[in-house]
Amino acid sequence: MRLIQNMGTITECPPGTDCTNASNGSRVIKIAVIGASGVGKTALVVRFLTKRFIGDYERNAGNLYSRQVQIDGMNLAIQVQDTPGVQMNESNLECNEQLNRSIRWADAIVIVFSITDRKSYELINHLHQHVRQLHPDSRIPIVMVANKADLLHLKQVEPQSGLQLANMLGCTFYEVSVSENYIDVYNAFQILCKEISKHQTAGTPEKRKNSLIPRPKSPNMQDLKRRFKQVLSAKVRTATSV
Ligand SMILES: Nc1nc2c(ncn2[C@@H]2O[C@H](COP(=O)(O)OP(=O)(O)OP(=O)(O)O)[C@@H](O)[C@H]2O)c(=O)[nH]1
Ligand SMILES: [Mg+2]
Repeated sequence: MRLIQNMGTITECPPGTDCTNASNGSRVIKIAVIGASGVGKTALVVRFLTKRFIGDYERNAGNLYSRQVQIDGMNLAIQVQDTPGVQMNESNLECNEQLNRSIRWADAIVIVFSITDRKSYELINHLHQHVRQLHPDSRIPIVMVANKADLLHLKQVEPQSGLQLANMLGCTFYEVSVSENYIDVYNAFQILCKEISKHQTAGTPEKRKNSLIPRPKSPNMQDLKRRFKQVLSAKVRTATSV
């Protein structure tokens, strides 16, 4: 836990606790960060929450962090679940129950790969499918992050390939260097928080209740005119026949 002790205002939640901090009315947003090992998941989470890049992180930590942030004037209690690296076993994704629990728990997912690791990129499709399987009923917001953009000399994945895959899967795409640029990291999380807020607002019980109540149909002018003409001509006919 050497890293956590340096984190200042960030709170690390004890394993298994919800660590919801919404007593002050903040909206709670739960994000899981997933991807292959060594792609920079922990670095990304720590960078977002503390603005710092330390460089040396405990591997496969799988910690849950919580922090209050303000985005677009909204007070948000963000909970971020870092997860151990995923790998392929032959052609199957090796996901343990801890990872599955984190994915089910989350309101949104950040899928990370490294531009220096082609295998981590190839894993994305499988991971994406897995997320959709665990959230069959909802279009859970997913952001795809291509990390280590500073290591151009070690590049194995073109940004264009990441973007194409993200478009195909319906995810938002960000290429970032966690080590060199905080703003891109912040933007990626910010967009996700906004998407989750939209989802949550659309899905509040009040909204859902309202959407079930049949609304009165707005009058159709064409139909009204037609009926009006019918009534008029009937009256005229009655008048002439008298
Ligand atoms: N050059 C460079 N190195 C990075 C960047 N992001 C992370 N790293 C380094 O990559 C290594 C792995 O980063 P981690 O954050 O531990 O990766 P992880 O995905 O959490 O790995 P696991 O916990 O093992 O799954 C560390 O040495 C980081 O310092 C980056 O943007 N640029
Ligand atoms: Mg890690």
